[in-house]
Amino acid sequence: MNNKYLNKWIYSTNHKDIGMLYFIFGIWSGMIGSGLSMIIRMELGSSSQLIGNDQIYNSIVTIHAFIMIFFMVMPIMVGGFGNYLTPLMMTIPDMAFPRLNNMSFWLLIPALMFLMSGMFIDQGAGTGWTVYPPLSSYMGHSSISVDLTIFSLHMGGISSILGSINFITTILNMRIMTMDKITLFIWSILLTTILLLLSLPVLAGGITMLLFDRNLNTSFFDPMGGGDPILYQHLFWFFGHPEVYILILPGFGMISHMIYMECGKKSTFGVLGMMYAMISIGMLGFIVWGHHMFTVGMDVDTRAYYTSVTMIIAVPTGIKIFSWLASMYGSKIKFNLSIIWSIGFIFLFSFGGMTGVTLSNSSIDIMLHDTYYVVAHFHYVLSMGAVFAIIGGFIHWYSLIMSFSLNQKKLKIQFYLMFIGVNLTFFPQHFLGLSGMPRRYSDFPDSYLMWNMISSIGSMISFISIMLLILIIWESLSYKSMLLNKNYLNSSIEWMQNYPPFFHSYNEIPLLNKV
Ligand code: HAS
Ligand code: CU
Repeated sequence: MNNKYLNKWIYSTNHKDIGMLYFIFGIWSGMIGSGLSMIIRMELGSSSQLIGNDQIYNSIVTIHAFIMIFFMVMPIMVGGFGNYLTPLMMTIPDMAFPRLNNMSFWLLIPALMFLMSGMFIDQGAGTGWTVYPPLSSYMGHSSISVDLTIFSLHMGGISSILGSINFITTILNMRIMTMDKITLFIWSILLTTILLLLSLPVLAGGITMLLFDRNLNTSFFDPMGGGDPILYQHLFWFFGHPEVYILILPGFGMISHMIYMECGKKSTFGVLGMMYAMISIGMLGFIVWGHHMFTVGMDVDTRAYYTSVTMIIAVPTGIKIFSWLASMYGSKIKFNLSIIWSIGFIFLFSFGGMTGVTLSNSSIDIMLHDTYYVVAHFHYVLSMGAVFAIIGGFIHWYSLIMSFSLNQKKLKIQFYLMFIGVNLTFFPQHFLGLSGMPRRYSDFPDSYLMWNMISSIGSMISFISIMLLILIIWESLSYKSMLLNKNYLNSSIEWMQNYPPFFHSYNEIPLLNKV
């Protein structure tokens, strides 16, 4: 290969090129993850069996979750948007450790390969993304699929920790303004990476202990040797709960920018309050993990504690929701794409948050735990929270990144298709959960058939919508003559460039004009 391309892509140290690599990687993984989700919905969409093997069904569910969380949402939000926008919004030339940045990205490729190869060995790892022992121990899964999955998580974890060190250093040390002047997106990335840095080592510890139990005869999680499987759950969820906020915080940051820019305001309503709200969500996120374990046999005081402290998170989250609404208040809203995705985000994320508050009641959760109600809850906050923020942000910043524009009319059709599709898919799952349908089974009694069929039809619609989005992106890249929309509000001087300027091509660092 031409050396120029090797330097630009393989050995890249430029934040924009690495951001672009993350975008491509995330979109690629997103297609794999969506493909897997369509297999799940095809299996559940009729009363007959499609795969005919529950272990393989569970392996598909597991790898769907892993790919969507670790290889789609996180790389796009932190790796893609974080890398691309952080140096621009801070008006600095690049990240603090450009070579470390390169390493963070390239560690993800073998991580994905390990995960995928685990799926093809002896019916795969059907453990769920939580990898609970004893199902994930040697007795439950004797092939190396689970070991490969664990190794993949180790590599992905190293990648995220290195990336986090890079972001935290960049934001704290390279800033030219005080922390209260730093944009909300940068705050969200800072908090996300702090959460990653503090929670990932705990996951790494837990899965390493599991690896030792499986291969080196230890018995951390085996009562026969004096261990306790509940210990694993504590280690996992001490990571797992902060992880769900890792998945949404950068989305919060993006939505804040999209709303104030499109509503013609100077900044988001209550910027300082937004910062404190994100800090509170980040801190509270570390002390609520027990709400995933209400059914393990907790005493009533512990249950009361986890219920109360989980509910408190609704307060800072509410501050964010109402501040976004206040940012829109009083402006003549143009219903362009950034705004419709943002409003869609606010509405559907709030709905998902409310089902979360419902689940936080321990006595209710004992009934609903491991049912489709939980599946509906987390898809509302993820597929309609995180993914709406990603697609909205992608459309919003597309012209800045690519210097081309997308067909706005087709994008509107795509939004409404997606909106109908995801709601049709996940709203009925609340009913299934409330009437007791459990997660992680490939078959169900016939009484659950109707809502499952409707859900599968909905998934088909969102799949078509995603295909349409890919086509729109392809169209924009093939008709290079499409010009930038001049009326677009913007926060970066780069909009006036012919092309994103080359690395270090300025004598003086350009200043932001609207932050
Ligand atoms: Fe969650 C399970 C509770 C937010 C993701 N969550 C999951 C799982 C995932 C996930 C992936 O307490 C499944 C994990 C697995 O595989 O087992 N979640 C909450 C609560 C919040 C919350 C209280 N979750 C998220 C976000 C996620 C996410 C964000 C990713 C992006 N979640 C739970 C619980 C479980 C759970 C239980 C375990 C269930 C089980 O049995 O397994 C909060 O952060 C949500 C706050 C947001 C709002 C909306 C805006 C706020 C406004 C203010 C007014 C609202 C009030 C509430 C006063 C609340 C507008 C009124 C309440 C009413 C019900 C009307
Ligand atoms: Cu949680």
